[in-house]
Amino acid sequence: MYKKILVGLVLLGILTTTIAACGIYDVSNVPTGPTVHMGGANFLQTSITISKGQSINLIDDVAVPHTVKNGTWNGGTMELKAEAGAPSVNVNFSGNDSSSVGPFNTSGTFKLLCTIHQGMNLTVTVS
Ligand SMILES: [Cu+2]
Repeated sequence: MYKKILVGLVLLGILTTTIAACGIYDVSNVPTGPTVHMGGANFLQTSITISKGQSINLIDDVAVPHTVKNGTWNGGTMELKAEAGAPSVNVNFSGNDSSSVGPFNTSGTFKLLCTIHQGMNLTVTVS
């Protein structure tokens, strides 16, 4: 009789431990991190602040291609250049897709643009 209760308690302990371990595992698997969405001809936000070592997940929400590179649109003039410490960025989106840029391992301000759409700029601040 007592043996059965003891076995039951041990099994309950194992079950609790297993469920707790799975809970921790699931949390660590949830994708986290900075995200910037893109519309038809723009970044939906023009700037983002991230921590050193992070990458940015760029998400193309529409069926429009984008080509994202280091640089900035200065009015109608496309200026392609990578700041010191900037990760090299050259990513093609075909529409309704996403891609990660980075990691940004140096503190500072970094400019990204889309070569297809005039004025489509994103400023990345790494703190
Ligand atoms: Cu674009």
